[in-house]
Order: sequence, then C-alpha cells, then structure tokens
Amino acid sequence: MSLAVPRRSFLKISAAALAAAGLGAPQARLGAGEPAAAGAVQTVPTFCDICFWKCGAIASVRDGALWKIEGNPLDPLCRGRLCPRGTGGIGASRDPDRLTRPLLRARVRGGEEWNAVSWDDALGHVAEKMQAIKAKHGPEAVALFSHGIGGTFFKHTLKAFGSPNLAAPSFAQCRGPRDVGFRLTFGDDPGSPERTDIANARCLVLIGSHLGENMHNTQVQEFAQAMAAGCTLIVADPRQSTAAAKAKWWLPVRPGSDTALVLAWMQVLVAEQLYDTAYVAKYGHGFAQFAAAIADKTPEWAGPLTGIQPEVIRETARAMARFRPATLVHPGRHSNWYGSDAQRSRAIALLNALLGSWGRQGGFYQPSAMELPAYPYPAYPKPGKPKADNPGKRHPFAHESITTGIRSATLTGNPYPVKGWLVYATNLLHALPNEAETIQAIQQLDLLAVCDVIPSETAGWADVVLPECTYLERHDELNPELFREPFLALRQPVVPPPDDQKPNWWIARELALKLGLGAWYPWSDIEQYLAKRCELGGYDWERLKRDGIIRGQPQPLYFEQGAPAEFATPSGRIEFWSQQLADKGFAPVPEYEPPQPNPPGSYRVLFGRAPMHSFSRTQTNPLLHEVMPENALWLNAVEARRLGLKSGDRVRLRNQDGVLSDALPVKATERIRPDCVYLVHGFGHTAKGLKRAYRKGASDAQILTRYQTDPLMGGTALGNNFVTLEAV
Ligand SMILES: Nc1nc2c(c(=O)[nH]1)N[C@H]1C(S)=C(S)[C@@H](COP(=O)(O)OP(=O)(O)OC[C@H]3O[C@@H](n4cnc5c(=O)[nH]c(N)nc54)[C@H](O)[C@@H]3O)O[C@H]1N2
Ligand SMILES: Nc1nc2c(c(=O)[nH]1)N[C@H]1C(S)=C(S)[C@@H](COP(=O)(O)OP(=O)(O)OC[C@H]3O[C@@H](n4cnc5c(=O)[nH]c(N)nc54)[C@H](O)[C@@H]3O)O[C@H]1N2
Ligand code: SF4
Ligand SMILES: [Mo]
Repeated sequence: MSLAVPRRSFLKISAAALAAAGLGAPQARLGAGEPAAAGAVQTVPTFCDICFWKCGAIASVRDGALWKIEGNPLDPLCRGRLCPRGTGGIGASRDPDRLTRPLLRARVRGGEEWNAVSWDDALGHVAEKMQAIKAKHGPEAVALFSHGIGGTFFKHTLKAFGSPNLAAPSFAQCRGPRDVGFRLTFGDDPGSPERTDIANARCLVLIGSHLGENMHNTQVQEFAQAMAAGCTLIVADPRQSTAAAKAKWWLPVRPGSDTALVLAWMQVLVAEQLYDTAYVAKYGHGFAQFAAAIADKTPEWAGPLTGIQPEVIRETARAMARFRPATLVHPGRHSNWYGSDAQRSRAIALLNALLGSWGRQGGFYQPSAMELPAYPYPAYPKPGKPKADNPGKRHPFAHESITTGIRSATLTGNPYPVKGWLVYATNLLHALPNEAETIQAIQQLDLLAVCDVIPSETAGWADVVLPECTYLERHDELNPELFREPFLALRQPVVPPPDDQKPNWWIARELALKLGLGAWYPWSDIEQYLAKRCELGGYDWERLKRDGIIRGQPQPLYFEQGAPAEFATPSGRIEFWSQQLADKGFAPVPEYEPPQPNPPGSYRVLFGRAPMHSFSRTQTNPLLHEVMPENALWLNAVEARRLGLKSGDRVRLRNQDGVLSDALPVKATERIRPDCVYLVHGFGHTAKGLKRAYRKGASDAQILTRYQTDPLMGGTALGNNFVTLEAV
C-alpha cells in the first residue's frame, strides 16, 4: 500500500477555497520573491502548533532569523507536507500583536488596562491567590482550562496542587458526542488523529465533515489520494462544501435531520439484506432488536424529514453496500450540532458496523503508539471532592470533563464554588457557547490567569496575563502519537523568544515552586526531563533532536492482518442494541429527534472552518491574515435577490435574542440551502490588542447564544440559533 499523494491533487483539494478567492496558497506565496539564501541556513526539526494535529516540520533559519517552515518527510502524519496554515506558521512568531511581558490588571476586569510586571511578581500573585482560594474552599476550587499538548505541565501542576478540575473545549464543544457514540457501539472512539483509513476507502461518506476546509492534514492528503483512485464520494451537507463539490452525490440535507437519513440508510441495508451478515453475526450484539427498531425508518419516512428524495436515499445506501467493507462513513469531528448528538454519532457508528468497516481496510484501522513510560513523579494528592463539572453524573456517559460544567459550578456554586481559573491556550470567549454566561462566571472568580501568545478576548478579562513563547521558540512534551504506525516526535525551539515570553513548562514549573510543589518538579531543565523520558523508553535522545521523529515498527492494521477484534463494551461485542443506554433511561437504538424549526423569516446559522485559519487563533497572524482578512456570509442566491442583496454587500446578523453581530460581506451562492446561512468561525475579534484582526468580519460565537446540552455527555450544541439580516 503506497501512501504517496501526488502533490497536485493535495493542493487541488486543500487550496480549492483559496483558488476560488483568487489567491494562491501561502505555500506558494511565502517563497516567492525571497532572495536566494544570503548567509548561513540552519534547519531544526520540530512539530507544528497552528492546530493540534502536530505535523512534523523542518524550520529554516537564515542569518539568525526564521525563514520558512516545511513538512518533515520522516513524519508519518504529514508525509513531508504542511497545510496552508502550517506553512504560514512562522507568522505567529513575527506577529507584532504578540504579548511581550507579564501583565497585571490595572483597573476593572475586562478593561484591558495593564501594568507590566516581572515574572516573579506575576507568578507570585497567581500563587498567592491560589493559596488563598485553597485555604477557603479547598484546592478543587481552582480549575484549569487548556487545549493542546502545551497544557501538559499546567495539568501536572494543578494535579499536584490537588485539583481534579481540568477541562478542554475539545470534548464538550467538539468531538465528545462522536467519541461517546462510538464508545457505546464499538467500545472505543475514533481517536485523534482519527483512525479513519480514508486513503483506502472506495466509498467515502461525509456527514457535515468538510474535509478540504477542515484542513487536518493527514485526512486531506488521504482524501486527495482516495479521490485520485476513483473513490465514490457521498456528502450530506446543507451547504455545498469543497468536498461536496467533488461528490458523486451531494445531499443538501435539512439541517439537523441527519439521524433520520442515517436510520433510513440502515433500514435499506437491512431490508434489502445488503449489510455484512457474516461480520454482524460474528461481532454483533442485539441485532434482532435493532433491526426491529429501525424496520419502519424507511426512505419514504425520512424523505420529508430530510428533504432528500427516497430514491436517492436508496441509491446511496446501495452504493455504500457495493464497496463494503471499504466504505467509510466518516465519524466527523466537531459533532456538537443539535443536542442529541451522541445518539446521531451512535447511528453513524452503527451504519459503519452494518458495512463491516470497523477494523477493515478502507474503514477504521487499528492504531498503535510507541511505548513511553511515565516520568517517575511522586503520586498526586487525592482530591477531597469529586470533579465539579458533572454533579451526580447527570450526563452518565461523559468520560472527560465538561468545560461548561465547570462554568456552571462557577456561576452557581453548585456542587461547590470554583473560584480560580487558569486558562492555557484556549480562547474561552470564542470557544464556549454564550459569551455572556462566560463573562458572568469570570465575574464570580477570585483569580483569572490566562497564558496565551496574543492578547485574546479571554486574556482581556484576566487578572494576570502570562505571555508564552510560540511553538517555534520552545520545547514541549514528547508526542508518542497513536496512529497508523507508531512514532515519537519532538518539539524544540528554532529561534529564541523575541521578548520576555517564557515556555509553558517553565511557567508551570515556577508556579509549582511558588506553591511549594517542588517535589513534582525534580528536574530543572526541560531537556533534562525529555532526555530522561527517552532513556526510560529506550530511545536515542540525540537522534530525536537531530531528526525530530523516531519511527517504530508498524503493527497489524486490520482484523484480516491480525489486529485484535476486541470490543470494550459490556457485551464484548459491537452493540447494535445497548443495555447501558436502556439502563440509564436512553434509547437503546438511536431515535430521530427533530431540531427546533426556523422561526418565520429567519435563517439557521451554520458555521465551520476555512483552510487558512485555525479557530480564533490565527486571524492576527500576518501571513494568514493576508490570505483571508475577514469571513463572509454564505446566503442562498434566491434569498439574496429577495432581500435585495448581492455579493459584497455588507450585513449584520441579528439573532433570536436580539444580539447584533459586526458587519460582514454577503457571498450570494447557489451552494447553500435557502433556510440557512453559513460563516467561518473565529473572526470578529473584539480584543483591542488584536490590532490586525480587530472587528474584521463577524464572530459566530457572539450570535450563538442558545445551546442545547446533550443529555448523554454534556456537549453543547449550537445548531439552533436563528438570525435575520440587516443591511449596513
Ligand atoms: N483549517 C482548519 N481546519 C480545521 C480546524 C480549523 O480551525 N481550521 N479545526 C479542526 C477542528 S478542532 C475540528 S473539530 C474540525 C471541524 O471540522 P468538521 O468536523 O469537518 O466540522 P463540522 O462542524 O462537523 O462541519 C461543518 C460542516 O457541517 C455542515 N453542517 C452544518 N449543519 C449541518 C447539518 O445539520 N447536517 C450536515 N450533514 N451538515 C451540516 C456545514 O455546512 C459545514 O460544511 O476541523 C478541524 N480542522
Ligand atoms: N462558536 C463556536 N464555538 C466553537 C467552535 C466553533 O466552530 N464555533 N468550535 C469548537 C471546537 S471544534 C473546538 S476544538 C474549540 C477550540 O477552542 P480553542 O482551542 O479555545 O480555540 P481558539 O479559539 O483558537 O483558542 C486558542 C487560544 O490559544 C492561543 N494560543 C495559540 N497558540 C498558543 C501557544 O503557543 N501558547 C499559548 N499559551 N496560547 C496559544 C490563541 O491565541 C487563542 O487565544 O472551540 C469550539 N467552540
Ligand atoms: S494540520 Fe496544518 S496547522 Fe495543523 S499541525 Fe498540521 S500543518 Fe500545522
Ligand atoms: Mo474541534
């Protein structure tokens, strides 16, 4: 099996949106016009952090200054190629809006007025407040919000302090429902990076997942590879995404009706005996009850609910059956949509089970990782109270902490007060639903300390701002990735930080020392720590520094190759019918719950990604800003005409709660249903220090005030927000 992707087809998919906008990929722009190397060029292997995919990279320094960054050919994740964001990553280091030194709030919270202080004073203040909170409420009253590998040492410090309250938006605001739906079915989740064997899929079904705009590098490369090999593509999306534009079938499904579509697909597979009967008999549990439960979920039933013709539902189900088990129904990633999302994800898992794709080539492979023993630290103290995010296990299937649960505890004091927040590399005001609730919670705190690289909206509310150096200026924890083949990756500094920024490990360690937790930091320098971990795992530290990557022995990927067919469910089999769900009062086989209907005259707000930006974190990056300075509002062309709007006209969105967005240009297009509008997340920054991005485009986070909570796992769905448009 060759994994080489023709460079042309990767760019064809990754750069489609760039090309549509009349722009070249930054990859091409960055090198253009650069003089030939004048002086000494050094290269340093590391891994990217413009998103958390962690692609291996080789950074070049010319005459002491950062010059360019490219993919590390040794890295199995990126196979020598970064995505447009990764290529523009050096802009993060050059960003003139960067935080330069520690800051202490001067006046009111949220006033964005600061006094520059020393690191000793800044961390002294944080430690003093943490101790005061601990004395009054216990160590559990300090919570950590973090995202990405850089949070490792902050987590370590907080656990040593005695808090169990550590959370990331990547669960309850992102992949949580998907992971829970798959765990309930297969006993394991699709993972990150996903264990999807896209490269070998002969039929790929994307439900929302907008690969190509969603730029998770490996997946987009494999997608290009599958398409080049003639893969049949089926895309369900109310909007004709970049991927949908390449599909054999684009199903412009009514927003929020996907569970009905998936149930009908399964009904066809079962009724027409097209499913993998041998696989289901060998690995399945409760199939007869499942088949009975979906018997009436016919394409005729789903047609009016989804807006998709029953014949098309039948035809696409048969196409999936034709290529099984190499038919991959992608599990998606951002799966908090309409509030019953773990059940929708479970339906997607069951569809894959009928196709026999879990554990099979072209479906879901078995990932493996390098063994890396933990650093020998003393045991952490046992917290005196359970986690605050999910009192009474209200959401019984949440296997990670719920960020918004910690926010609720902060707001209500229930189950106990949370009085301190440490925030590392997450912009809570853009990432959590309902900004006003987050600000109210912040106002209840005795301490908000934010560690970021730029003065984000959340940093704007902080008492203490801790400026971190960018990923190009620091080490991080080692990455023993769980992937298609095992490998170990190192992030190491390419250039020194330009000002008084420090790496996360240093900040977390200094804080721990000030808290009297030195026992948990027996090492004083990160290289000492990393070298020790390599020694414990039997890896050559010098080689890792030189190459950035050490690869391990590939393991069997598929059941046929000897990958273990084990399912960590209560029955030890694939659960078509789930007793665990029934026991907790939930539907043992997914049922369709319709989304809230559009109030008359309004549009449902959909949102997603653009290839050249990550979340709310890259809009100030000078290189990425240049290729996409603001977002636009996709509006159906017929609706636009009806409203007297044309592409380029500027509008504001007013939502059902009266919240008005900043202005953004209309993109009038046939490529979206008339009942919804679409914008890219992460724009419309309101933090004054983000000078380049300030008030450019509109923020989806501002207008997504309503959310539904998934009863199974506490995820927050933003799909039931509606707007009218006001011309500017
Ligand atoms: N460039 C870039 N890439 C990224 C990221 C980034 O910030 N920038 N972020 C990464 C992260 S963390 C994540 S979670 C992923 C997110 O990427 P995905 O998991 O692919 O995102 P989704 O939110 O599932 O999908 C958004 C798509 O769903 C469609 N959609 C909206 N409502 C519905 C519906 O009811 N039914 C269906 N079928 N479709 C619907 C939208 O039109 C849009 O095309 O992207 C990852 N990749
Ligand atoms: N409205 C809305 N909400 C969403 C989403 C959406 O599409 N729309 N998507 C959801 C999804 S799928 C996810 S995964 C989450 C993502 O949520 P977050 O991970 O919170 O994403 P960002 O908003 O990009 O926040 C990242 C923050 O980290 C900072 N940062 C960047 N690099 C570094 C660094 O090296 N060190 C430090 N210390 N800080 C750094 C950035 O400046 C930024 O402030 O959001 C979720 N919430
Ligand atoms: S997918 Fe892109 S931004 Fe994310 S780590 Fe890889 S190269 Fe960097
Ligand atoms: Mo995400």
